[in-house]
Amino acid sequence: FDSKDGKLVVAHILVAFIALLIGGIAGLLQTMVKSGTIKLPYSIGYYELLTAHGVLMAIVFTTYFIIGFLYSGVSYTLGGKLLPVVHRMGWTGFGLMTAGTVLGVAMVLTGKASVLYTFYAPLKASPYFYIGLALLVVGSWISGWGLFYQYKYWKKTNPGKLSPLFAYMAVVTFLMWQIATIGVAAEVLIQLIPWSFGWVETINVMLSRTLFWYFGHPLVYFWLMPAYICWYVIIPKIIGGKIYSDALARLSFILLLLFSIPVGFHHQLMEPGISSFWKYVQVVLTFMVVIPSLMTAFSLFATFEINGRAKGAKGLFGWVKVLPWKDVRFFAPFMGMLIFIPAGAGGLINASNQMNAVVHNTLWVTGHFHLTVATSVALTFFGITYWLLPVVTGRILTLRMNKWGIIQTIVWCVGMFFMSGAMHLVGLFGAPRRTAFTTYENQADAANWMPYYVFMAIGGMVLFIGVLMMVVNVVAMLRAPKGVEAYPLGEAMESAEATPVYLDRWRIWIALSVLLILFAYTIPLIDMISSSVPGSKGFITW
Ligand code: HAS
Repeated sequence: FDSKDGKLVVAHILVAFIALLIGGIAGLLQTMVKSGTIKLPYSIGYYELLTAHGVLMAIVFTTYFIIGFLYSGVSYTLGGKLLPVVHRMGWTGFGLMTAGTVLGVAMVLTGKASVLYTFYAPLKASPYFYIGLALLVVGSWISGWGLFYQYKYWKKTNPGKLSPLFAYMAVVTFLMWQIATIGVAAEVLIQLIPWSFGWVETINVMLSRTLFWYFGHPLVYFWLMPAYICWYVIIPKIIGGKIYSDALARLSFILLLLFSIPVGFHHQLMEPGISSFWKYVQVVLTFMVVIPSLMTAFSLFATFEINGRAKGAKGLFGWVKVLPWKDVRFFAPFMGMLIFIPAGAGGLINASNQMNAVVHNTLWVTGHFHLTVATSVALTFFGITYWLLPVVTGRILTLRMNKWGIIQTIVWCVGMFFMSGAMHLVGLFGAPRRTAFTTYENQADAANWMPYYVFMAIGGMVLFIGVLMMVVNVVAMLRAPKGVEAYPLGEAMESAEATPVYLDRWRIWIALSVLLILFAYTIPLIDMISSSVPGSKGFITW
């Protein structure tokens, strides 16, 4: 692996794990502050800690990890080295993102931005928090443009050739990110920054939430798609098998590009100001975005089964036995896949209008996203780290680290079982999410919720041990003995049909994606902008 590119990748992965560590500490402290077990100095309270936890884990950890991982695959598969200009763009993006992160996190930790990771208006943060966010997004754009550039250059110098699957998927992921982040950029630049500086007095709350969710739902697929890259491209190689179908993998990514954006209303089903017709349209589109995930499940089962049979496995589930259970590079992402089955089912419940009325704004939703992003995605990212760091630093993964990684994965699953399980259950009894206990401690229901809170706290502590174990392993990997590990890149089965060229016709897919977005959003947005509801002055949170 090219050593200069390796340094760029390591820089991203390191920031990601520093964010995981600080975010983990904030996560542990917020449960203790919420339950009244401890009191912190400088009036650091529940909302400050919860915001730090959410921003660092859900936004900083993921974005840095994803860019580091995708840059590694693009460098490896598109020429073995990043072009000098792309390398510079990667570092420029990294610099801007880091400046934004430091500014944003400083605002959160000093209590000037206790607006949670969704930073909904009318809660108002310091303008510097929003400027930090804007820098993070612009930095990620520059990194994404670098990736597009390398891909375009490769296509030009390899006319008529099918692009490598990893690179193709990385391009779709960043295309989706590019289109989706326009929403949050508009919200931050046009609405939040002028309002928080006091240049305008009021803000259109409905519009700001809609722009947020136009971005917020594809954000969750921005987390998921790199995990899918691992499941489709890397896992077949690690288990000693082949990719079931290159064409199916590409098609599922194109469907994710088309359907993951025009669905933000499924986060706003309980909100007034959006007509039920447009909510209905976006719920239908939400069920469309489930299809590529079902295709992914199908493809994974096919890969596992065909691989098993080739190794002599018999019976319906004989293939399970021949999987490399003692290899953490497989085990951690596999646990992520397994948990994605109930996690995805929870998503389908959320998306159903009537059931959303039961679960919305309860701890059920918190349980849902701790299974999806904090387990399926996080465990896959951990699994990737176990080969990525050795590959890009020219070191090896020792047996001891591998064993420690397996234990870490089990610790994570046990912690999540208690925490997320209790969240799902108590959510069904109406326990609210993201609300300080003092707000409702005198309600009759609160006492019934207590036993579940205890399980949540136990699970949270186990998970914190999991964070520490992972960080220890990352440090150990950076100091591991020198050696050469191969980049585990799978190949498609020989029997698979040739990939149709139309999957590479970017203009068609981008145009279709834009058309779907215009269809799903134009009329509701016109309604929101032209409605006579007065804007809100907002609530300053510090
Ligand atoms: Fe979600 C809320 C609907 C997927 C994350 N979601 C959230 C929030 C987050 C989040 C962070 O419709 C909270 C936002 C906030 O703060 O308010 N979600 C869905 C649906 C899906 C879904 C329909 N969510 C995700 C993923 C996330 C994520 C992925 C992160 C990565 N979600 C919602 C809705 C809400 C919501 C509503 C709003 C709730 C509210 O009221 O506020 C679908 O994409 C899920 C499809 C998945 C599947 C599973 C496929 C299974 C696979 C694994 C195969 C396993 C194998 C191994 C092969 C259909 C691919 C098996 C081996 C054996 C041996 C058996």
